[in-house]
Amino acid sequence: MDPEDAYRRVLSSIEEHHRWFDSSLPMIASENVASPAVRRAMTSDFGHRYAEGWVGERVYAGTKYIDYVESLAMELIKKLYGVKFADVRPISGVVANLSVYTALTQPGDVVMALPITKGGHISMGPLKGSKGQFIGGTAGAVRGLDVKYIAFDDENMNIDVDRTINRMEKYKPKLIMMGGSVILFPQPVKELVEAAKSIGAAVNYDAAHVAGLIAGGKFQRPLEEGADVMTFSTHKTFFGPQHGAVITNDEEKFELIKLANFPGLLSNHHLHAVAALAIAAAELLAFGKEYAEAVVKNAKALAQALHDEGFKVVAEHLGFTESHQVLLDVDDLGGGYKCEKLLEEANIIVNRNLLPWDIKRGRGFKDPGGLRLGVSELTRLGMGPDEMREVAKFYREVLIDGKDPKEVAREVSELRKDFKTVKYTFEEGPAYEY
Ligand code: DSN
Repeated sequence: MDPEDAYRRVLSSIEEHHRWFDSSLPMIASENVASPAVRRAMTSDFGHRYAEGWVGERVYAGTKYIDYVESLAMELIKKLYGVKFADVRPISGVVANLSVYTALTQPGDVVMALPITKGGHISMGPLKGSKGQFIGGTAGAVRGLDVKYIAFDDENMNIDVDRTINRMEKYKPKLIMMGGSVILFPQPVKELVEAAKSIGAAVNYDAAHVAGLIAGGKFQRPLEEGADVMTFSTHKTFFGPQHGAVITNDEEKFELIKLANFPGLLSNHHLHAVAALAIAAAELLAFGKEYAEAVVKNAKALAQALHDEGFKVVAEHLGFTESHQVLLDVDDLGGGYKCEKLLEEANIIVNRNLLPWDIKRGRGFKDPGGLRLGVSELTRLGMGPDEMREVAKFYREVLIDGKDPKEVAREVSELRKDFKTVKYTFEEGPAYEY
C-alpha cells in the first residue's frame, strides 16, 4: 500500500463521512453532535499533553492552562448537577463505572445490575452467562465481580422493585448499578436506595444516556433521590466529547474514586476532551433546560407519530417515553437487522436493539426484535415535532410501504437542507465539519 495514497484516503473518507451525515438523520440514541467550540477544543494542543494526577498535585510540568481548564470543568459539572465532588478524568462511561467498581468493591463481591437484554450496559456485565458461555462484561471480566441481575418488569419497562429487593436480600450485593442503555422512564432510585442501605450496599446510577436530560431538569436527579454516586459519559444527551465523569456528595467515596482513577485506571486522561467537556458543560448550563425540554417533546412526538403510522411502539400504555429514546418492536417487519440496514440505505442511521422479551422469542443480539431510536441529535440540529412527523413518515415508507430506500434518502436530504447548524450553543455553526 502506498503510504501517501492511504493518508489521502483517510482524509477523504472523513470528508465523505461528513457529507453523508450532513444529509442524513443520525438517530443513534447514544450519540449526538458537538458544537464547533467543542470540536475546536478536541483538536487543540491539549491533546498532545500529559497531566497525571489531580489539579495542583500534577506529576508533569507545563500544565498551568490545562489545570485551569480542568478546574473549570469540575466547577461547571458540580454546578450543573448541584453536587460537591466531580472527577472529570475518566475517558469514557465504561472507565467511570470501572472507577466505581475499583473504589467501592473487591474482586468476588456481588454487584447487581440490569442484564443487557433488559437495558443494562456491557460495563455492568458478568464474566460468564447462565450457560457458562464467556461474556466478558467489564464488571465480571475486569473487576472480577459476581454479577447478579436486577429484576425487570417487561410490561412497565422498568425495574421490578419487589423482586429486586428480594434478590438483594438473598445475594447481599456490595453495589447496585442503576441506569442503563435502554431507558425510557425514570427508575425507582428511592426504593432501591432504602433497601440497599439496610444491607450496607452502595448505589451508583449510570446516567450515560440521560446525563444531558438530568442537567436540563427533565429527568430524575439520582443523587437527590439518594444514590451515592452517578457516573456518565459526556457525548449522548450530554452533547460533549467522547469522555466520562463521576459525581457524588460523599467525600469518603470520592477520595477512593479519585485514587481508582489515578493511579488506578488512567495515565493520560485526554486533556483535549476535558477542555471540550468544560465547554459542553457551559453550554448545558446556559441552554440545557430549553434543549432537554425539546428532546423529550420530540421523543414523545416521534413515538406518537410512529404509532399513528402503524408501528408497534413499546410502552404505548405509559405514554411511550420520558427520555430521548423511542423503542420499536419490528419483529413482524423482518427484525432489527433487516430494518436497520434498510433505514441506513435511506440515510436514516439507527441501531437495532434487544427488547426485554427477545430471548424468549428466540432472538439474539445479532438480529434482535427492536430498534432503539434517539432524537438528541436531530433536536440539536433544531428539529421539532413537525419534523418528527416527517421522520415517522420516512420510517413508514421504508419499513411498511417497501418504498425504494434510495428515493427516501432523497426526501431525507431535502428535509435536512433546513437543519445544517448546531443549536443550543454560544456560537452556532456547521454540524459536520472539523
Ligand atoms: N453502547 C452504547 C449505547 O449505544 O448505549 C453505550 O456505550
